[in-house]
Amino acid sequence: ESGERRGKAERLFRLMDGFRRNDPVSLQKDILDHVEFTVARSRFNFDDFEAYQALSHSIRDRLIERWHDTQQYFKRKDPKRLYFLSLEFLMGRSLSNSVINLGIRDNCADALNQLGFEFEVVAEQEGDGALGNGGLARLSACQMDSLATMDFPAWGYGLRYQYGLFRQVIFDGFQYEQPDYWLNFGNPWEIERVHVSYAVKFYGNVEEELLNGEKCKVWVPGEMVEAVAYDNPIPGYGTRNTINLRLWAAKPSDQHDMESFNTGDYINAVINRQGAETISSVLYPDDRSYQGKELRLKQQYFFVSASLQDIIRRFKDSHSNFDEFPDKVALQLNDTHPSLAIPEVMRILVDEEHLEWSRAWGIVCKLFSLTSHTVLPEGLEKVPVDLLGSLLPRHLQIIYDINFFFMEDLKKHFGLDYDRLSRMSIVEEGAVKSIRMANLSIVCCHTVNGVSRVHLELLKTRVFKDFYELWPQKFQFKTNGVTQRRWIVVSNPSLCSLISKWLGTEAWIRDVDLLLGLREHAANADLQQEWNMVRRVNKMRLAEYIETMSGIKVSPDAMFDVQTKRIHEYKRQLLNLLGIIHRYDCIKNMNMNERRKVVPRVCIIGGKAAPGYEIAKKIIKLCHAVGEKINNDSDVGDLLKLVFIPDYNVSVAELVIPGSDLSQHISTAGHEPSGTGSMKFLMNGCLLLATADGSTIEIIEEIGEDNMFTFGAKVHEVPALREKGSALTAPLQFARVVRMVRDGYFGFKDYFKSLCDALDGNGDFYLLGHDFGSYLEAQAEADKAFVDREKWTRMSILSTAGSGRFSSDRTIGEYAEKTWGIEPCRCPF
Ligand code: BZD
Repeated sequence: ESGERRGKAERLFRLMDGFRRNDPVSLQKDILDHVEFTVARSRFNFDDFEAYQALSHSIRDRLIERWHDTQQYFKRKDPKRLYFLSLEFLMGRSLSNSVINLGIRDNCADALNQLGFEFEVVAEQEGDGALGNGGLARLSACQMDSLATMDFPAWGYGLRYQYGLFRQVIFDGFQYEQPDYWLNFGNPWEIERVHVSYAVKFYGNVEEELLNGEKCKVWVPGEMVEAVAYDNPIPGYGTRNTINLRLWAAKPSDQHDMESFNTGDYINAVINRQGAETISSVLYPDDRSYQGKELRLKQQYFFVSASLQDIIRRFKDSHSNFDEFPDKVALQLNDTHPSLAIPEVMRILVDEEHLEWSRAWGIVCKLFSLTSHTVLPEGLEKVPVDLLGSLLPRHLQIIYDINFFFMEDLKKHFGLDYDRLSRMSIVEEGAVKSIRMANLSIVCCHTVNGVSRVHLELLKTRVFKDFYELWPQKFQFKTNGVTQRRWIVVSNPSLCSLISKWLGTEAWIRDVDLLLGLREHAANADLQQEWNMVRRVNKMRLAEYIETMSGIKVSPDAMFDVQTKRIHEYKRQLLNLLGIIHRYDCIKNMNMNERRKVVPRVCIIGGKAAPGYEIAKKIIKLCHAVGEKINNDSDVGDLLKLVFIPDYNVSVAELVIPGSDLSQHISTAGHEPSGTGSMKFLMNGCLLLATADGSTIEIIEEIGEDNMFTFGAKVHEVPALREKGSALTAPLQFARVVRMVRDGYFGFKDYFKSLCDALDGNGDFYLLGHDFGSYLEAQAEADKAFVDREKWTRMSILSTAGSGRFSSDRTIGEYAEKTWGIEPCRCPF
C-alpha cells in the first residue's frame, strides 16, 4: 500500500512542477504568497520586517525540501551517524547564511529589489539566536555548518531555551542584564514537530521486580515532563545535504500529575502543570564554577533523555541487535554537560532492554567521545550526590556501579595506591559528596579530545594526569576551527569577492587550503590597493555603528584595535585597559611636536560579564570610566579613543571583525584552551596581537612570528613566575598606571579598589605586571608597522592566506576520521 501511495505522490509531484524554483521571478511569487498567507499582510502593503518573514518562509520551504531528501537518503543508505550533543548552540542569524549556502543570495536580492526592498536591510531585521554563552557554543554552530557542507550523516541535539543569553545594557557605565525573549516575533527557521515528543521522567524511587525469574531494577518516577522536538534545518554549502539541529522544549505531560486533577483543585492543577515548561525556559550564563543547581541538572537530563529516546527509536527502525549500535551511532559529548547520557544508555540497555551489565558496558564504551573545553580543575562539573540521588535515583546507582568496577580495575593496575584511587574515583568524598562528571566521562569515552595542541598537553600533565597515565591512547587533540562560510562569505562579502577574483575561483569556500594561493600575490600593488579599499569600507561601516551605539565619532584613518570576547580575568581585558591608560598618560606628557608622531588609535572593547561575576563587571565599568576621561580630553582628540560596544553577540561580531585592523588575544599563557575569535579576525585580514596560548601558538606556526605581534610569559614559565610574585618583575610604568586607577584619576576610587588590590605584589595571579613591559613593546611594534602601509597590507593578506588551517572543515574532517568513524553520505541533486 505504501508503495502505491509513493507512486501516486511521485506522479503528483511531477504535475506540480517539482521543486521550488530559484529564479528571481519564482522567488518573488513565493515571497508574495507568504506575505499574503503566512504573514497575513496585504501584498500591496508590507514593511521590511514582514518582507524578512516572507523571504525567510520562502527559504524555509526550500530547506525543508532538501531536508526531506537528505533524511530519506540517509535512511536508505543507513550509514554510521554522528549525534552531536551540546547544551549550547550560538547560531546567530540564519537568513544570510541559508541563502548563501543554498547558492541563491543574488537571486533573492534581485527578487526583493523588484519588490522595492533591499536584501541587506531585510536581513538586518532578524534577531540573533543566542542559545549559548561564548566560544564553546559558537564552535558547535561552526561545526554544524561543516558537518552539513562535508556531507556527513550527522545531527545536532540541544535545548530550545525560551530565553537565550541575557541582553547586556549599559547604564552609567555599569552592566545590567535583560531577558532575551528571542521567540517574541516568531522563528521561521524552526519546524515544530508536535508528534515527535517523549516523556522524560524525574524523581521517584527504584524498585525491584522479578522478570523471568531474575531480579531487575525498575525506576518508578515521581514526575513526568514531555519533550517536544523543534527542528532547525542546517544547509550545507555547495551540496543538497541539509542536516538537522533538533532542539527540545519542555511541555507539561498528560501523565504529569493526574492526582491533583482528581482532587478537584482544577485551577491549581493547571497552574502546576505549566511549571514543567521552566525546564527549558532559560540558558544558564556561564561563570565557569559549578554550583550544583537543580534546574541545571534537570535541563541536562531532560535534553539527554529525549535525545537518546529519539536516537534509539531511529536505530530500532532498522536494527534489532544492540551489539550493532556502536557501528551505527557515534555520540559526541560537547564538554561534560551532556555526560548523564552515559548512565542513561546503561539504564536503557540494562533495565529496559535487559542486557547483561558487562555486555551493555562493552557497547557503551564504544559509543562516546568527549571534547573538553576547560583547563582549570575548578572548572570541572560536580554534582552533589544528594541532588542526583533525589532527581535521578536509578542513575546514581548506576554511576556507583560503574565506579565500583572501575575502582576494581584500578586496584589491579596500580595496586592499593589510595591517593590515586581517591583522585580518580568518580565519587568525590568530602564536605559535599559529589559525582565528578569529567571522571565519569573519561572512564567511559573511547576518546578525550583537547581543543588545541597545548590544551591537550595541559590535560595530560595537569588536569587529567592520572587518567593519561592509565589510558594514554584515549587522549588526543583536534585544534578548533571556524567556518569560512559565515566568517568570510556572509560577514565580509566584498573581501570574499576579492579573494575569489585573485584566486580565480570560488572553490576555497569549500576547500579552504586554496587560500594559500594568496601568498604569492601578497606584495602585489594592485591586490594591496583593492585589499585596502575593501578594508576601508568595512571600517567606515564599523565607525558608523560605533557612532550610533555610543555617540562617539571615530576616524577610519586611525588604527582600529579590538578586543571582543566574554569578560574574564584570565582573558585580561584589564591588561588592555592599563595599556590604554599608559598610552593616554604618554600623550598627555608630550609636546605638540611629539604628538604629531603618534599613530591614532581607536580602542574597541566588547563582551558580556556573567551576572554574578563582580570583578568582570568592574572591568566593564573601568572601561567606561577611562573612556569618559580620554574621549572628552581635547589634548588627545583623534589620537586616542576608547569605546565599549554593548551587547556583543554573533551579529555584532560579523560587523566588528571585518572592520578591525588589530585584534588582541592576550590571555595569561596556559589559560585559554583554544580561542576561536582569533581565527575569525585572522581570516578577515586583521593582524593579531597575542600571547602564546591556546590556538595562537598554532597560528604563529602557520603565519610566522613576523606577521603578528607576540609577547608575554610562555606556558611553561607561568608557574615559576607566579611563585616569584610580580612585584619584582613589573616595570615602573605598571605601578604608575595602577596608581592612577587607585588614586581615583578616573573616579569611582572605592569601587575600583579591589581591582587594584588584586594586582599588588604577590597577588597578581594573571601576571599582568610581568607581561606589561613586553605588552607595551608589542603595541609599539604594531604602531610602527601600521605607518608602513605596504608592510601592514602584506601582513594582512598573509594572515588571510594562512588562515586555512583554522577552518572547522579541517577540524571536522579530523574528528570524522579519527574519533567518530563516519563517512560522507552525499545526497544526489
Ligand atoms: O571553548 C571555550 C574556551 O574557553 C575557549 O578557549 C575555546 O576556544 C572554546 C571552544 O573550544 N569554553 C567555553 O566557551 N565554555 C563555556 O562557554 C562554558 C559554558 C557553560 C559552562 C562552562 C563553560
